[in-house]
Amino acid sequence: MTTFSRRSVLSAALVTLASGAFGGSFAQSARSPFAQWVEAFRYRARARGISDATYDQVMGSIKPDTSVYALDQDQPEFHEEVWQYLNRRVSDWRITVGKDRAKEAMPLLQRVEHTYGVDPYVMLGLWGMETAYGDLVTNPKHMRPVLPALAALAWGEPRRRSYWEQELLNAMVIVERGWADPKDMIGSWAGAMGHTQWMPEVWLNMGVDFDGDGRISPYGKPDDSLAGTARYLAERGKYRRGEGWGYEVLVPPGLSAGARTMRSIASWHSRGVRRANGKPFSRPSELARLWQPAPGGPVFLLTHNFDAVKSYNPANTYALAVCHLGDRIRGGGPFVQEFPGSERAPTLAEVQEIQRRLTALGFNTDGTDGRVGKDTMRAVRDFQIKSGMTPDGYAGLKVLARLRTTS
Ligand SMILES: [Ca+2]
Repeated sequence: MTTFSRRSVLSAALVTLASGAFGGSFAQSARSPFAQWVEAFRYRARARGISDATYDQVMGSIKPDTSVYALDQDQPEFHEEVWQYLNRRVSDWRITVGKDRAKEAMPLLQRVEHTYGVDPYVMLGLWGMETAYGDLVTNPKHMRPVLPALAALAWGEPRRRSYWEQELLNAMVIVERGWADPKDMIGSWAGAMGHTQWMPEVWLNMGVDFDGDGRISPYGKPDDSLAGTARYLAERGKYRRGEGWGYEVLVPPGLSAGARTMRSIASWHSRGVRRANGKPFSRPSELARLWQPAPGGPVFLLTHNFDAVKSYNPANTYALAVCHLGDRIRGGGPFVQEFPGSERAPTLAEVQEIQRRLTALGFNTDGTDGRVGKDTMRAVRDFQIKSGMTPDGYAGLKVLARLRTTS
């Protein structure tokens, strides 16, 4: 796990599945029936210190969840522009609900910050991105029993087999320690669990019993999850207490810099870089790099803590969404510069109107709660195809305008 960040492994596994490499492994698994593999794997579990009683409890009557092989939920079913990705993640719903959660959870988040140094609003952004503030933790539409999924992956997914085996063993150690019952371990198809989507390895090694109930759990109260994830950012991402993640900036014409060019904020300032909101930079000696997510769009100076957030999921856009969502919950505004061709994010009421109108036209959005998931995106895409628009599945203002003139 030291060489992989938490999600890079998952995306690599997805690529394996998506590229059809699984065809070969199925034949390979077929030569070793699941029951036989379960018996052989017992020795690996023993070597890891897992008792036969725990092994039997977990693996005794387990049925491998082979549907994970075909699962495509994280594959790019829809190509999203950066502005669409950000509008969908840093949505009106997530900002509004995030402000409510901020009120409830602030005493907890301040204790987490006191212990691990991570800004409460960064934690809110991350919590909102991972599970909509805990809303999806046990939602059967998004989450499934983790052990049958990991067993299937350890048994039958060849390219990352040792990774999945390790995570299955880690999950058994969690059971052995009495932190969770196998049936309560619900998560993503790849085994990420709880409020901030811990893989078993993260639960085991970064988890914290922050509510002091005697066991570490990413379920129920968010205390353990938020503290453990803050610990992850601090220990693995080297998050620095009291520092920000970066700034949206305006860059003078002609200034260009490679993505890896690190300079002090003072040095960028002397080259004419200014904060987009006109305020002065804090901490002039801090090192930063320049990043423009899309040509012609906003430019950012990213400091160390941006990469600390990115250690949790190695995508610049993910880290930007986490940090920006946190800033929006804190009361900040949208970015000053616009992405070329972008629309402003729809309001909660506008998303609900899109969903209501689609539903009335027979495109199933599975509810009109103002939150955009795969069902709404598919409904939008189907509507776009039917009305001759570019079928990007993006529930935005253009689609709403078209819907309003369609009956
Ligand atoms: Ca606990």
